Amino acid sequence: MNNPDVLSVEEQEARLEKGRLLFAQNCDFLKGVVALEGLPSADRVEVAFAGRSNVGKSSLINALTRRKSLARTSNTPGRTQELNFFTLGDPQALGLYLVDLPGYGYAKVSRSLVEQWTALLKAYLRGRATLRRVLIMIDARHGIKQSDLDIMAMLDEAAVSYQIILTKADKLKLSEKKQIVTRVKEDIRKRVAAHPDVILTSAVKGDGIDEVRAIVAELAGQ
Ligand SMILES: Nc1nc2c(ncn2[C@@H]2O[C@H](COP(=O)(O)OP(=O)(O)OP(=O)(O)O)[C@@H](O)[C@H]2O)c(=O)[nH]1
Ligand SMILES: [Mg+2]
Repeated sequence: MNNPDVLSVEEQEARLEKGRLLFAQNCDFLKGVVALEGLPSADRVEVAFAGRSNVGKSSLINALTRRKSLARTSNTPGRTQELNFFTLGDPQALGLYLVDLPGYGYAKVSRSLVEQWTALLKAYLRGRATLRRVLIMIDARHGIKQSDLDIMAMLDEAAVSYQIILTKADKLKLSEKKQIVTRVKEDIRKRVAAHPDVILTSAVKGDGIDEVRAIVAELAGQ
């Protein structure tokens, strides 16, 4: 896996360009899944967006695809209530799936509904052969919470690769941005399935969006 820190300027530009080209292609909503039987056939690479409710998963998908409301967002934690599959890339080739997941941790919906999503989420994350990486989104103001650690422990155990994406960078001062990235890198250093790079993003200001596009393009190319 490429480490952006050790690439030449030209190499870094080339990978950002691949990301830009991938996300310049069509991205369409395919289906919302509420039970494992509803999953589309596992015939292409998948990248999933996981994280606590309200962290900004759906907003990041919209920012990546430059679409205002491809994925539904809201102020109310628990907006995304299904595993939402989006197709990305050349319709002639298979392309890949982006998967917007319901949030975990807390949500302004009933406990039984949350339990139902959590069970589905875990079964999906653990058992999906084509899931290339889970992007775990963490609010940059708050850092890693217990519910994030629970998901990471499960992914470590199931040997499913994941990478931390910090969100809402626009809410931080410059000094705080550096601190949180350093802290989170340290927090995940010993986790076996965690990718060591931590990406700071803002769906509002655009920070890190090119980098996440490049990461998805690399995963799609493997
Ligand atoms: N300032 C700021 N607000 C953001 C950013 N990303 C998302 N938000 C806001 O955070 C709230 C939640 O965003 P969503 O994208 O719906 O979050 P989600 O993780 O998909 O939430 P659930 O589907 O409920 O789990 C909305 O009010 C967004 O406008 C960001 O980068 N900066
Ligand atoms: Mg959502």
